[in-house]
Amino acid sequence: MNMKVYFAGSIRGGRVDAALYQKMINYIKKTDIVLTEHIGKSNMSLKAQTKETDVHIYERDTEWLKSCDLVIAECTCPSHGVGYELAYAEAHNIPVYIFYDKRKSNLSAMLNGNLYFTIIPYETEEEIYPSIDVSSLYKEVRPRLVCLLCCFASKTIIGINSAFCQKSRSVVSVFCQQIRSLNLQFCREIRYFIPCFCWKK
Ligand code: 6IA
Repeated sequence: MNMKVYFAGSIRGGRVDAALYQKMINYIKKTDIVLTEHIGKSNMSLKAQTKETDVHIYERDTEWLKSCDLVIAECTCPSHGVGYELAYAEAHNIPVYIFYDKRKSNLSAMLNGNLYFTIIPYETEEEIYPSIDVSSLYKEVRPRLVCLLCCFASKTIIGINSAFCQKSRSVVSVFCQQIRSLNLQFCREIRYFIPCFCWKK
């Protein structure tokens, strides 16, 4: 398929899972391009770097992030850098798939609770590979776009509705309130229903 994959994994957060990162990267590379191959290297130096080196890393990595088709992150080992990258990908509407070993760690609520992310908990390493197939991951992008569009539409409906209610408050305030609460209810349902539907597909 030759998708550009940004693989994210802990570096200064800890290298206990470096060997697993390398195996995941090798697997993805069979069919696609991994922009961040170095994440799996066992000989990566963790010594403190200069400010300039870190600025270079930040600028290069954020450029790669902006240019990738999707992000795959292994988040068993918590890392500030990976958390930042995931939020950055979300801000740029890049699909994000998060793997973590549920026997070893508890994923942060800021990731687990964010419906934008696709979370893939696993218990054994063998479970990872069937779900890491990039072409099948990418098939989920279309329903996710529909979901984002629906969220946007719900917000717009709420905005128009509030503006309308404000204008005509004195005349039909009770009616407006009813409409508003029905509308909010509908928007809430649709915001939660659609991502759940996409996940189950
Ligand atoms: O906070 P962390 O270091 O655990 O953040 C890891 C994430 O930030 C990874 O997914 C990388 O994409 C990115 N990152 C952090 N450090 C580097 C790096 N060299 N080179 C490339 N990407 C990085 C740092 C080497 C340093 C420890 C000497």
